[in-house]
Amino acid sequence: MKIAIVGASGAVGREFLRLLEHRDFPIDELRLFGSSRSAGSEITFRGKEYKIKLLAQNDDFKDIDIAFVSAGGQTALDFASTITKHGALMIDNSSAFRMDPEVPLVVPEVNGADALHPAKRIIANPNCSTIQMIVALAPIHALSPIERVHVATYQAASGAGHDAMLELEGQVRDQAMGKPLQTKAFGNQLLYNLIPQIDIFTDNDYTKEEMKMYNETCKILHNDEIRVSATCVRVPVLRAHSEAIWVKCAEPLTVEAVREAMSKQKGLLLMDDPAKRSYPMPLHCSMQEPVYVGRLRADLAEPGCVTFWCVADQIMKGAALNAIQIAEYLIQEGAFAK
Ligand code: 11C
Repeated sequence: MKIAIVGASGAVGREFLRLLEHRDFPIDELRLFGSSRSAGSEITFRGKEYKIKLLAQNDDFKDIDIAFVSAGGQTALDFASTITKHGALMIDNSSAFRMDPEVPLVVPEVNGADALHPAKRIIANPNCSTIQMIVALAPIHALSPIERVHVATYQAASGAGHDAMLELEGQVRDQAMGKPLQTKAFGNQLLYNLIPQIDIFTDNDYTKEEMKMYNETCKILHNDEIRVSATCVRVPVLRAHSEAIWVKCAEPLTVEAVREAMSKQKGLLLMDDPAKRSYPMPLHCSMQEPVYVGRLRADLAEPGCVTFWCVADQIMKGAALNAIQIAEYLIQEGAFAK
């Protein structure tokens, strides 16, 4: 496969390279692209040095099979036609194309088949907090159609990129040394704090991040009747997002049936033995592939509903890993057979 990575020096770009190497992804040729800030710098991949090229409106994507793109929504919009015009498949990590009816929005364990015929040669990777919730909701939706979801997220600094992770680490150091803390990435101090805003506010007083969880869930599960009420919160954790999720389905749920269905869900690992303090925590789920679920229990306030805790590495399953799994699914389905 001839692979391009756009945004190669960012948190997700670096993760693409680490995972492609680790998973032994079939690569004959690799081209790396970035902004003027990173262009010219070198990255080692499988023992070879690669120079990051400046992303430009030219024919650099000729012969590329798959372009993994993580460069923000505006860059995705500005360069989609440059990337796809010679037939490359663009797997985009931004929100730019997610709600486009002609662009599949894919979590491969759940709706992989949607990726098979991308009309515009673009496939969208969902928002990180949506991806992990969908892996946990899909087995429940298969038991009985989901009607309502309430979710509170506890999102790591990594969701805001590499510089935001550095800022949190810097806040730890500066606090210890009694220095003033930098607060560029989140507009507020994150260390020793929680920030109940991710992305900007929309007209209905929910944030864009919260509305992504609503709209993307409906699109991926092919059901516009699902109602999702989210409160998204930034927490001083480095790279795994956590979520407290409450679910109501058309038919009453039992914990036993949900546990059984979740235990068969690909990509999901139950870690649920609270008596032994065994439940997923972001510290332990960082750098791990699965979506972890624990604290599964019957809801006390509304009989027939369940509630649980869900954790996944935001840069892996929430971004780079999901995109690579989409590519692996398509390769397995023969989408690139020559
Ligand atoms: C965060 N979920 O944690 C956001 C980052 O739509 O891809 C991902 C934004 C997106 O800050």
